[in-house]
Parts: sequence; structure tokens; C-alpha cells
Amino acid sequence: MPLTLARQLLADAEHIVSFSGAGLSRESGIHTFRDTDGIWTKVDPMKMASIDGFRDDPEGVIAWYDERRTFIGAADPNPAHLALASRSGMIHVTQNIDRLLEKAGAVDVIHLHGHIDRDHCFAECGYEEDVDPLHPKGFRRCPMCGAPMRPSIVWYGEMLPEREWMRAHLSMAAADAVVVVGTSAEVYPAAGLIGVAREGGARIVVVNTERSAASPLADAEVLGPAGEILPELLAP
Ligand code: BV8
Ligand code: ZN
Repeated sequence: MPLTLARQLLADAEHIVSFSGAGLSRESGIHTFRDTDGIWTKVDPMKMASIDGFRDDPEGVIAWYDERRTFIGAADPNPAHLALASRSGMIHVTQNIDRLLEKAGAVDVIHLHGHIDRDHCFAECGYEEDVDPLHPKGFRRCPMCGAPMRPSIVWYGEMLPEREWMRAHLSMAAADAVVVVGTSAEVYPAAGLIGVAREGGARIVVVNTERSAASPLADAEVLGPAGEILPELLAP
């Protein structure tokens, strides 16, 4: 029984890290990227989530992110977020740009791809500011240098934030067990961290509604919605 095996692997582990993707927030009403109703089936990621796409149409990209911001800002944590947050001492490495793990009470969350409640100057002059996702500010220019402001989210072709990358890499390499939840594990370099954990000796538990690129790395794989499985998997 995969759930029993998965629970056993976690019971034997001291340092447990979660590695999550958009599937973790699916039961909070936030669409994933690559499912049949996913975000990338409706917009071209290279137009909406890349530097060139922003250069070509900054107003269009900001409008798209502001629409997502209001939706994400209004979302509530689901039982999967609450189950992860309930395990004190866990480090949460996430590709997600929402703050639902923090809203659920998680204290140590590492956002590899940035988060949706921050903007910074496209010219990287150093100016940045918080944005209330429920009251997005629309297209505007940097008050310091006049360049456009952009969401502080990692776009395709962009480096991941150095500090977050280093901490995530160290945490995954040192983990005894990793709960990989709700990710297709197709986006690099983030997905490569699952292999880093495995090489460091961690047991890998995968929770997903379907098989993914993480499946071959799993010591235990439990198929089903994270909101149903994680509360059972992580129950004391
Ligand atoms: C980099 C921010 C280079 C946007 C994201 C060509 C050109 C440029 C780059 C590349 C290229 N080819 C390859 C690359 C590298 C590229 C990459 O990996 N591309 C992939 C697509 C092949 N990576 C990059 O560009 C990265 N940067 O490489 O820089 C570089 C190197 C050196 C020096 C300078 C530069 C940057 C990657 C970050 C891109 N930004 N998002 C936004 O969010 O608006 S990526 C995007 O994908 C999201 O961040 C998301 O988190 C991430 C991964 O997706 P998932 O979270 O896994 O979501 P997905 O829909 O795929 O899967 C959901 C899963 O959940 C499914 O398996 C589903 O079954 C499951 N599920 C659904 N419901 C549930 C569930 N599971 C459980 N319960 C449920 N209820
Ligand atoms: Zn500026």
C-alpha cells in the first residue's frame, strides 16, 4: 500500500523537506500550468512569462499578472497546505508564486520562482516594492529611473534568485526525506533538486494526481489529490 510505505519512510526521517508545484494549490482553485485546463493551454508562456514577452507588450503582461494576482490573493489554503504547515521543522521549497503555505502557517518557505506580491524595476536600478495582490497597481514606471515596473517572478530564461537557490540546494542535499507534491517536475533547474536530494541519500515520496517526471525518482508514489493525501500522509 503506497500510503503505508510513504508514511513509514517519513516516520524514519528526521529532516523532511517538501518540494511543491502548482498542483499543491489546485484545490485552492488556482489552475496549474500543464494540466488539460492549465494556464499554458490558454496563454503562450514565452509571451507572458519571458523578458522578451514583457519588452514586446509590458501593459499586456502586467494586465495578465494583475488578473492572476487578484485570483491568487483571494485564494485560501487547502488541506494540503495545512497538513504541510502542521509539521513543525519542515522546510518548504516551492516553485509556486502564491503565499498559501505561509497563509496556512508554514514558517520556512523558499520561493524558487519568486512571488506574486512583489514588483521591481525592469531596469534593475534597485527599486522594488510590495504589491497587495487584491489591489494590483496596473502598468506603471519606476519612480527612481522611469523604466517599467515588473512582477518579481522568475521568467523563462531568467536565473533563479541566488539566495533562495543556495538555501534550497543545501536543504534538499541534506534532507532525509522529500515530499514532492503537485509538480510535473519538467522545469529546470528547480526540478533538478529532486535528484540532488536523492543523491544526498533522501527517500523520495511523490504525491500527484498522475505520474510525472518525478515518478522514476520515487521510493514511494501516492496518486491522488494532495488535499486528500497529505493530511493522511503527514498525520502524527
Ligand atoms: C533558466 C513563473 C537559464 C511564471 C515559471 C528555452 C529557452 C529558455 C529557457 C529554457 C529553454 N528550454 C529549457 C529552458 C529552461 C527552462 C525550462 O526548464 N523550461 C521547461 C519548460 C523545459 N527554465 C528556465 O527558463 C528557468 N531559467 O533556465 O535560466 C539561465 C541559465 C544560466 C544563466 C542565465 C539563465 C526559469 C524557470 C522558471 C520559469 N517560471 N513560472 C509564472 O508563474 O507566471 S515556471 C512555471 O513552471 C511555474 O513556476 C511552475 O511552478 C513551474 C513548474 O510547473 P509545476 O508547478 O510543476 O506545474 P505543472 O502544471 O507543470 O504541473 C502540475 C502538477 O500537479 C501536474 O503533475 C499535475 O498532475 C499535478 N496536480 C494537479 N492537481 C493536483 C496535482 N497534484 C496533486 N494534487 C492535485 N490536486
Ligand atoms: Zn528603476
